[in-house]
Amino acid sequence: MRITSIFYVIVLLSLYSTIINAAPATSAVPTLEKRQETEQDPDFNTNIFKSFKPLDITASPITREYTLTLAKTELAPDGFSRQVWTSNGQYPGPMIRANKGDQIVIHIQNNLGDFTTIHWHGIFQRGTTFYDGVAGQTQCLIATGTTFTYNFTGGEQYGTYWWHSHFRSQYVDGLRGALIIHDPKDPYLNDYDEEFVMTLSDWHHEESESLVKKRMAPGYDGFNPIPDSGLISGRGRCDCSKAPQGSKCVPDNPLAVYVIEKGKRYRFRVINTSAEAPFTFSIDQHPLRIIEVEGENVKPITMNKINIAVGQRYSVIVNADKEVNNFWIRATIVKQCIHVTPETINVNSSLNYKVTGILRYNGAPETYPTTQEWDEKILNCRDVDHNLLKLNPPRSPPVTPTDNFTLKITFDHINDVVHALVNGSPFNPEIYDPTANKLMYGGDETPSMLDKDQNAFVYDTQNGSVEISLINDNIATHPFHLHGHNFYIMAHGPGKVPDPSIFNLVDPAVRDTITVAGKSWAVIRYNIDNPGVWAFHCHIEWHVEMGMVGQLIERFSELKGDPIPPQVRSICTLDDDDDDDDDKKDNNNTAKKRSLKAYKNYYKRSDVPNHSRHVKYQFIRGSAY
Ligand SMILES: *[C@@H]1O[C@H](CO)[C@@H](O)[C@H](O)[C@H]1NC(C)=O
Ligand SMILES: *[C@@H]1O[C@H](CO)[C@@H](O)[C@H](O)[C@H]1NC(C)=O
Ligand SMILES: *[C@@H]1O[C@H](CO)[C@@H](O)[C@H](O)[C@H]1NC(C)=O
Ligand SMILES: *[C@@H]1O[C@H](CO)[C@@H](O)[C@H](O)[C@H]1NC(C)=O
Ligand SMILES: *[C@@H]1O[C@H](CO)[C@@H](O)[C@H](O)[C@H]1NC(C)=O
Ligand SMILES: *[C@@H]1O[C@H](CO)[C@@H](O)[C@H](O)[C@H]1NC(C)=O
Ligand SMILES: *[C@@H]1O[C@H](CO)[C@@H](O)[C@H](O)[C@H]1NC(C)=O
Ligand SMILES: [Cu+2]
Repeated sequence: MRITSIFYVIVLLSLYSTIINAAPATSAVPTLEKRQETEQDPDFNTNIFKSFKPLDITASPITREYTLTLAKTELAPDGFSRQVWTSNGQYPGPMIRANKGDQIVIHIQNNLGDFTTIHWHGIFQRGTTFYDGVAGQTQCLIATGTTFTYNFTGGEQYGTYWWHSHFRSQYVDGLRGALIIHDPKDPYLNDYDEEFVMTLSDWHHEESESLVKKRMAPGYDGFNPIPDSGLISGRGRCDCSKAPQGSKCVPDNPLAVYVIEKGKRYRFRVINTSAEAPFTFSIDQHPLRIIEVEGENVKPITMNKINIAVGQRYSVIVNADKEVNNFWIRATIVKQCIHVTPETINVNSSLNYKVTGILRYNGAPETYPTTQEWDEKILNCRDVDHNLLKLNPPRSPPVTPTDNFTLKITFDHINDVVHALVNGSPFNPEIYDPTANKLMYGGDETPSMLDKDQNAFVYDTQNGSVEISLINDNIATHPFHLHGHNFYIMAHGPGKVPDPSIFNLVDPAVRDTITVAGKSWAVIRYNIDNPGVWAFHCHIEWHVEMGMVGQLIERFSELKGDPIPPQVRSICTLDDDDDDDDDKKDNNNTAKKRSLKAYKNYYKRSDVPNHSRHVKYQFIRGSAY
């Protein structure tokens, strides 16, 4: 299964025969440890409902190698059958796990019949910005029928992450899964016996591609598409009586069931992988002890209910100290946080906002719980109070930023299509010529040559720090996610003008995704310690498609000397001419070539005549990414 294509072998050979980076001086050369994707391998957990323990500790970091085979498969996560974009036949995709410091090698075998790229959400990609997986920013597209290898380390990072497609809206259709980095020195290791991963997501019966088209149709005046159901770890339930005629829908679909042993303590890593919906998460009668927020340990704080926005992750410890019974797990989609008008796509969705799963003590009957929800109200559409999330050990934010930017977020009509604007322009990804290729070794452009619609924010200060002010000048809530860093949340508040007098200069929360409420601002800071091209965007997929994306170009003078591995470059087509007849003559008939053809036909192409090195594509819609 693993080495099937000749292309892949060539890629590996060329990679091995090339000096990639000045690799960190490793005392012990990592051994290449292959993980078999079978149930027999205790470390490869393909069953999200199976508890696991931390990976064995190795004397020195090792290489963990995974293969994700992407293909469309008919599945019915909520009872309704549709083509789901699966990984190794599953949705959610398999869990990828490593220990702190390990090299993580992931072969993507793309059998989707479409292009793709995969992003490792929350991983800083120090020295490997070209493996960040962002179409149009850090790499070209992985053609169908080909394999592409990601190869990175989390370095000092540990905690709960996820991976997902970063090309168009593909992740909404299923290309998403968990990525866990265990810390052998986890200070909370003795506080839990076993672990679980749980993903929360909204789910649509219609393919996202078609939803995006409607969302960006000229004259469309509604809000984001309403989901058809909510899923806990890929399982939910829809109302089949409302399914369209002729569709395949089986009622009473099985819910997510987590089986626990009385007396044990479990670390649940909860990941919100929604396209839009925020959840309020709770387990009846079981308090949640938060110990980790997005790859940072925090001083434990116990809450009964927590809000989790798209892209956000929490590790909570749940103590199995109640009677042997069934308890509801609740991931309620908060109605108030989703804007709806009569025109909104799928306005008549039969969505059950009360998404549920079951926490079942081993030995309890296989029945539905009859437990009651925690009787308490929490503020909707807000993150867990940042003032309650204290780093452990504490760290102070940068005091005097050397660089600062303001990103103002608005919506506006362009040719009668609603776009999302960052300082006046919707992001327009240059899929064939990603920013990293332009700026890194071999590229011939400087950041100042990037077009306005690249939404580039450039800083080159060694040992400096950045302050970013996000001004959300519209009524919607936006969970903003930063690649390449996590950040200190200095403060947030209503209005358009940040108030430095309330900045937390002592012990602010640190995370990589922040919810910015409607008509309000937030200010974040981070250290300039990771040269690269880093996306900064709203994680509501519909808003991404509409252009709510920026790129942070960090320490570009150092990027210039950094080579991009040949494998990463090799997937960028050098086809600069516009002559399709020529292309026909030259048809090598490889899968790659074929799918490039499909790609060309798919998008409306218009060249920019005076751009020396590459072809620019005008997308039908705000598209791609
Ligand atoms: C991954 O990267 C490491 C460090 O650059 C390198 O030593 C190794 O050969 C690479 N492995 C693969 C499979 O590309
Ligand atoms: C997931 O994120 C969405 C979007 O921000 C949010 O509406 C939802 O409440 C989040 N889910 C949970 C469980 O917090
Ligand atoms: C939604 O339902 C309402 C009330 O039943 C109906 O008037 C409306 O036409 C429906 N909208 C769509 C888009 O089907
Ligand atoms: C932001 O940077 C500009 C220079 O680019 C500087 O004049 C200004 O004082 C800075 N503002 C803050 C709040 O640091
Ligand atoms: C940045 O910090 C490093 C390590 O402390 C130091 O070697 C280097 O000279 C500093 N560079 C600048 C421009 O201050
Ligand atoms: C196929 O592609 C290879 C490498 O790009 C090239 O050398 C060869 O001439 C091509 N063959 C045909 C028949 O076009
Ligand atoms: C490229 O074209 C634009 C508009 O067509 C023009 O303004 C610009 O001067 C041209 N640049 C070069 C280098 O020819
Ligand atoms: Cu948004």
